[in-house]
Amino acid sequence: MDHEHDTLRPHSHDPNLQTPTGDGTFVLSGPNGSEWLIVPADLQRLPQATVANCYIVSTGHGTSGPFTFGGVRLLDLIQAFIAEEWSEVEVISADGFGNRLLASELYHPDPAGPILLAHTLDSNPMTREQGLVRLIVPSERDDALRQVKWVARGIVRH
Ligand SMILES: Nc1nc2c(c(=O)[nH]1)N[C@H]1C(S)=C(S)[C@@H](COP(=O)(O)O)O[C@H]1N2
Ligand SMILES: [Mo]
Repeated sequence: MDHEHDTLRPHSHDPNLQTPTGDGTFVLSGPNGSEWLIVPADLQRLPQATVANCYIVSTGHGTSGPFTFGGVRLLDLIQAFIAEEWSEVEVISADGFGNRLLASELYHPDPAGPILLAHTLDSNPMTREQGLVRLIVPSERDDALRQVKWVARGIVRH
C-alpha cells in the first residue's frame, strides 16, 4: 500500500473537532472473523494500567497535558479474546481515523509505558468529547496521530 495514502499511517491530519455520537461500544474482530461487542464496562473488568506524563501534541491547537490515562493494555485485551496467531491490530474510530499497531510494539512497550485502550483521564471516566475510549500510544510525542479518540473497531490480523 502507498504509504502516502494509508489512512492508518497518515503523515499529517487536522484533528476532527466534531465529536461523533456513540457510547464507547466497539467491535473487536479476530483473524478468523470472530467478533465481540465490547462496552466500557467490559474494559473495567480486565486488569487496569495507567500511563502518566502523557502529552497530546497537536499541530493545530497546541500541546495539552500532562495527563494520566488509565485503561486496559491493548495486549491484555487481545489476549483475553484471541487465541490464534496475530501480527497486527488496526484501531479505527467512529470518525474514520485509525492507527495500525504491530504485535512487536505491544509485546515490547516503550519505556514511556504500554499502549492502552484508555477509558479514564486523570482518574475520571473520559467524556465522549475526550474520546470515551481512546487509544494511547505513549511512544508517540510529535503530532498525536496515534492517540485515536472514539474507538469503534479493533481489527486483529494474522
Ligand atoms: N478519532 C480521532 N482521533 C484523533 C483525531 C481525529 O481526528 N479523530 N485527531 C488526532 C490528532 S491529529 C490530534 S492533534 C489529537 C487531538 O486530541 P485532543 O482533542 O485531545 O487535543 O487527536 C488525535 N486523535
Ligand atoms: Mo495532530
